[in-house]
Amino acid sequence: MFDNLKKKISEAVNKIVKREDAKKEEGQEIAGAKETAIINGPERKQEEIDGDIPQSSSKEEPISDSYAPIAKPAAPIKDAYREEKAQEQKKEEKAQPRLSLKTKIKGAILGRSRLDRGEIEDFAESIRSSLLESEVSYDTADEITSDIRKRLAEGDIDTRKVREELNSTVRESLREVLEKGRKGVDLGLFVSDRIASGKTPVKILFLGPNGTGKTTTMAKIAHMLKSKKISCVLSASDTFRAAAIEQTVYHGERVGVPVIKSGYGADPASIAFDAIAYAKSHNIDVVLVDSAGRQETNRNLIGEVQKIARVVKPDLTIFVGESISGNVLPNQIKEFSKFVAIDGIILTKLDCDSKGGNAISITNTTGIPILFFGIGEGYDALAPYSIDFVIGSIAPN
Ligand SMILES: Nc1nc2c(ncn2[C@@H]2O[C@H](COP(=O)(O)OP(=O)(O)O)[C@@H](O)[C@H]2O)c(=O)[nH]1
Ligand SMILES: [Mg+2]
Repeated sequence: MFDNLKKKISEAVNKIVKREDAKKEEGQEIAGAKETAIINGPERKQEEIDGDIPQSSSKEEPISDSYAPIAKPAAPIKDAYREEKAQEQKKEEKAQPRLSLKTKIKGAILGRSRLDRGEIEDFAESIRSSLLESEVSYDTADEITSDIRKRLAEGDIDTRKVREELNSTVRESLREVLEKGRKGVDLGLFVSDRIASGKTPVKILFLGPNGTGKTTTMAKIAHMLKSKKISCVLSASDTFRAAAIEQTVYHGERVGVPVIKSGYGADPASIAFDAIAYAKSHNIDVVLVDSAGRQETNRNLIGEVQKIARVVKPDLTIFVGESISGNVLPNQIKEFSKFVAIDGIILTKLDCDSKGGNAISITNTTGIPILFFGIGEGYDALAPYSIDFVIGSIAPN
C-alpha cells in the first residue's frame, strides 16, 4: 500500500540529496583550501588569504611544466584614472567569490543552510506530481505542496541530514493537511457509549457500489465488536446479487454471530426490520445491516437504499468504497450522500493499492471522515483510520 507514492517521494528527496551533496563537496574543497583565511576574519586582505593557499609556482621559478600558468603581458596603463578603475574592478571580482564561499562553508562546516529557490520549486513540483499520479485530489495535492514550499522557504535545513530533513518536511505538511479533515467516531467507543446509556440496539447500515467489500467489512466489524464482548446480528439485506445471502450466512457462521435472512427478491428494508426486532427480543447490542451494491447513478436502487435508511434509522451509515477506484471515488461518495447522510467511510483494499491517494484526500474532498481501512480479506484485516498510519506508510522516519 502506498508503494508507488512512497517510491516517488523518495526519488524526489534523493534528487535534492544528491545536489546538496555535490554542493557540500564543492564547499568543502574550497573550505579546505581557504578555511584558515576565513576563520581569521574579514580584516585580512584577499592577497594575504590567497597567500595561504600553496601556489604551484613562484615568480622566481622558471616555467618548466605544462601546468604552469601562462604569464599575461602587462597592459599599458594610459592614465591614473584608468589605473584606479582597474584596481576597483579587480577588488570587486575578488570580493564576490568570498561571499559565495562563505555560504558554501556555512553549509559545509556549520551544517545549516537554506535550499535555494530553484531547488525548493523543483522539490515541491516533484511531490505535487507524485501526489497527483497517486490519485490524491488536485486541491489536496496543491495544499500539501504549498505547505512544503512554505516550510522550506522559511527555514534552514541541516545540510548533514538533507534526506531526514526533507522527509520530515513532507511528513509535517501531510500532517498539517490531514489534520484539517473531519474526525470520525471511534466505532468501538460509540457503540459502548450507546450501550451504557441504554440506547440499544445500535444500528449500523453499510452501503456503496458493487463488490467494494460491504459484506466482508460488515463481518470484520462483527468480529471486532465480538472481541470487545459486544453482541451483534447481521441483516442479510442484499437480496439482489446471486449468492449474497449464502455469503452473509457463511460469514455469520465463521464469525459466530446470528444472521437474519429471507429469499432473493425480498424487501431488504423488511429484513432489516426483522433483524432489529430479533436484536430487541434477544438483547443483542448491535444490528449490522448489509445492502446490495449499486451505482450512484441508478436512481431506483438509490431509492431502495433510502427506504432501508428510513426504516432502520441507522445510528451510523457507513459508505464502503474501494481505495483502488481512484479518482472516481470522491464523486461516488458525493452522489450517494445527496440521498443518504453518510457518517463515515471504510476504505477497502488499501492492501492492493500501490497509489493510495484516496486515503490522503477523500476526507478533505468529501468532508466525510474515514473510519477504517480494509487491508486484506481476513476478519482481522481492518485498521482504524489514523493519520500516523498514513504518514508512516508514505514517508517513514
Ligand atoms: N484485498 C482485499 N480484499 C477485500 C477487502 N475487502 C473486501 N475484499 C474482497 O473483495 C471481494 C468483494 O467483497 P464483498 O464483501 O463480497 O463485496 P460487496 O459486494 O460490497 O459486498 C471479496 O473477494 C472480498 O474478500 C480488502 O480490504 N482487501
Ligand atoms: Mg455484498
